[in-house]
Amino acid sequence: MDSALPVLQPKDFKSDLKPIWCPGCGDYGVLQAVYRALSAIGRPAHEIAFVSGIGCSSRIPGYTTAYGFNTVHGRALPIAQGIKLANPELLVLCAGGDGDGFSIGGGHLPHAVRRNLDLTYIVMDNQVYGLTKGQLSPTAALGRKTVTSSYGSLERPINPLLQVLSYGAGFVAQSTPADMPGLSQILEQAIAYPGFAFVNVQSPCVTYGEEHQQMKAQRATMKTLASLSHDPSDFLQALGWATHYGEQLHTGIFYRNPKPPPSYEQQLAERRAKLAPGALPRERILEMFQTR
Ligand SMILES: Cc1ncc(C[n+]2csc(CCOP(=O)(O)OP(=O)(O)O)c2C)c(N)n1
Ligand code: SF4
Repeated sequence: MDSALPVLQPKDFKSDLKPIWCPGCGDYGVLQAVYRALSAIGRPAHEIAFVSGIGCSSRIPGYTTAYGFNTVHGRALPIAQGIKLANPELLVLCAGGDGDGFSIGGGHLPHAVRRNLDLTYIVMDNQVYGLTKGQLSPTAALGRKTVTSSYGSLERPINPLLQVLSYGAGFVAQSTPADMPGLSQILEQAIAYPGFAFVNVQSPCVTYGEEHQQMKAQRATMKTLASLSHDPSDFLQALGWATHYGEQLHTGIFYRNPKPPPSYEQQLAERRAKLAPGALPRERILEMFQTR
């Protein structure tokens, strides 16, 4: 970073709005990690757009000083992509819950990944619909009892890590607020990655989550991928570790493409520059579609 620039502190990204999450909710930790990562990145708040869907976790943009857009359930990614396309200079963060991102918004995910705009997507995966009082989410385990599955879920959970890897994301990581230094560093690296970056955060719901999903249990069982000698540039190895989702909490970077391809917005800018000299004026294009 340029030493002439003022150094930003985590507190510079904290808004005046007081979070209303339940005491002990994992999302508090995610918010702190976002503050830390943004201060390390060093972009001022007015150069950042933070987009979310609807859910407890989707409240997060309002607690930061960045420009925030708490959008519609499941539609955070399309809106984040639109913002990035309209103003590629902005640092764009997108966040929400596992319900928001993998259930109602699940159809947008493959397309956002393959389109590859330079943005960071943070999912606070708590295996439940928190805001609407504890219904079954798509990452909930088989047999999980909730208000909508009193005798236990009969549906196998989806595996978001495997999904996003197979769609071709250049950066895929997982962390938890039970490891604050690790989570902050992962978010920082995801933001710094030049392309679509996905971070699945196992963020416990203290109100509707189960005992084994809480931070104390996570701390006792989690394993860093680094301690397992995982090479984040090895895609096949990343797929292998990702298959353990739901059985073993692995934290760290599963995959980081060592040769990031150009982002969508970069390619668009190049195409525009190439076509500009011979481009048709907009009025002429409209005329071509008018009936004679
Ligand atoms: C179109 C639409 N359908 C349903 C809802 C109701 N709704 C709001 S949040 C939510 C799920 C929240 O769960 P998740 O996205 O996992 O976030 P969490 O609250 O757990 O952080 C639902 C079903 C809605 N607001 N809009
Ligand atoms: S209901 Fe769960 S996810 Fe929502 S604020 Fe409370 S602890 Fe957090």
